[in-house]
Amino acid sequence: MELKGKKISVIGMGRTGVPAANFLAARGARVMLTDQKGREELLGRTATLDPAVETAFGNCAPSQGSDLIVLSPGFDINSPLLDEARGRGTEIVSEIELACRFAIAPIVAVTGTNGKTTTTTLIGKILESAGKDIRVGGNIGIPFVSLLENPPRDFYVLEVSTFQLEGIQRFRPRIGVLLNITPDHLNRHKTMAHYAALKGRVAANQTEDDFMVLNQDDPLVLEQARDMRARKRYFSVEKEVEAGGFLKKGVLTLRQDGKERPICSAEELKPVMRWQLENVLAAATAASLAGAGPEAIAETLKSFSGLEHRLEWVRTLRGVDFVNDSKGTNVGSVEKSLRSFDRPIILIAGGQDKGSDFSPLKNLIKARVKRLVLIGEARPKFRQILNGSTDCEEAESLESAVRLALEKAVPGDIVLLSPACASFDMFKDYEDRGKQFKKIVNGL
Ligand code: UMA
Repeated sequence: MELKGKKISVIGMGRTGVPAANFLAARGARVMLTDQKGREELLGRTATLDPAVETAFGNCAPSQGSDLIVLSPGFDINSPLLDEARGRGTEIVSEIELACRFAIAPIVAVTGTNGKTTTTTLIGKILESAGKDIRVGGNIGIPFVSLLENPPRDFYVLEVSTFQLEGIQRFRPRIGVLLNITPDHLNRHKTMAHYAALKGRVAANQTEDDFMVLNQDDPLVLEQARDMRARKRYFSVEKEVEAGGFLKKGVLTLRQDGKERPICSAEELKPVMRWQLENVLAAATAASLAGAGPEAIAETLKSFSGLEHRLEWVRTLRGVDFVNDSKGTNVGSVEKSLRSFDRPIILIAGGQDKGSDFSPLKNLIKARVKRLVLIGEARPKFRQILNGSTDCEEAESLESAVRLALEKAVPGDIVLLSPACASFDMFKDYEDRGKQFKKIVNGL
């Protein structure tokens, strides 16, 4: 792809936009980087910009007459701000699409509503322990474009979101992983059918030379899989699969070309990973397709103790376990978390609503949650859906929610922060929410 002399607009001055603009400018493009925020707010970000990049603040519309527009994930590809450019036939792509055109190593791409970061991290760790030269990035926090300067010999391992898949044209993973599909980001994608189809786009450009690793237990994943051209491998926590990863009498097992290889027993995993067997099986299957042997897979799985803010054990106080699942920002994720424990749960939930339908949580909360403490803007909506079916309190701050939860808890209970909502009404982001939770709990 020739960039020299091209007029390119990059929208969004965040973690993605700044390195994308620098990448393009370094290759001779005339780059305009725009953001809806004001100059003052973005001072820290612009400090690392190539001086050749022009900037515009307070309005993120692309500059007129652009040859190419590159979008940050947070910018909606259906925005009317792109209508004029679209009308002129200007190419509009996401950053992962731009980056894939310059990538020389094959890609492992992980998507799905929940578990992407854990699975991506695990695949990376397994491949490293198998001696592969890899780079890990994408939605996990390091944009793909930033990984291009120092390419890996073997694989890019990327977490990809629907926000990024919206703007792909040729992005083609050698190995794709689709973990699960449950409602999320519907305020942007509008319908579940559209959201599911965007997840399926991870495989849109694959051929029979590529692989897709698919969740055999998720009907929406299987529906997307129907038209995929890649060779299909499956994982399941419920039953054996023809080719892929599953549990056989409690042992994680991989089956490929009719041969079975036991990896390790589920009991040998750290407790937090025993709660996330889907991710473990998906990672083992994908890593094995990428060339990792059973020893490297077993060794990594047994030592991996999970990620911060995902079912993260914080402390036991007076026999009560406190668990930080601040990354539980959607209904499907909280469903999974609630099913992970067979002990009474005091759930702290709520925050900023993302247009979610909380009703699938009603019966599960009734069955597994002994007390619910609600925080944030979504409180009235949550309360209305539960309709008196569960004992429920409201708290004005996370600190009072934690104190209330402790008051109600008896030894053996779990106090779980798993909000089913975004965090922006009360916190900087979900990480800030999780860190504050841990600070409060550790200060009790
Ligand atoms: N902006 C505009 N106009 C808009 C929207 C945003 O000007 O309409 C500007 C904002 O003012 C801001 C900048 O764009 O200055 C931010 O861009 P961004 O929201 O795309 O965020 P980045 O910092 O570039 O981070 C993005 C991902 N963010 C989102 O998808 C919202 C990060 O995923 C990702 O780690 C990073 O790229 C590197 O690839 C975060 C996320 O929340 C973790 N992802 C969602 C999720 O996991 O559920 C999809």
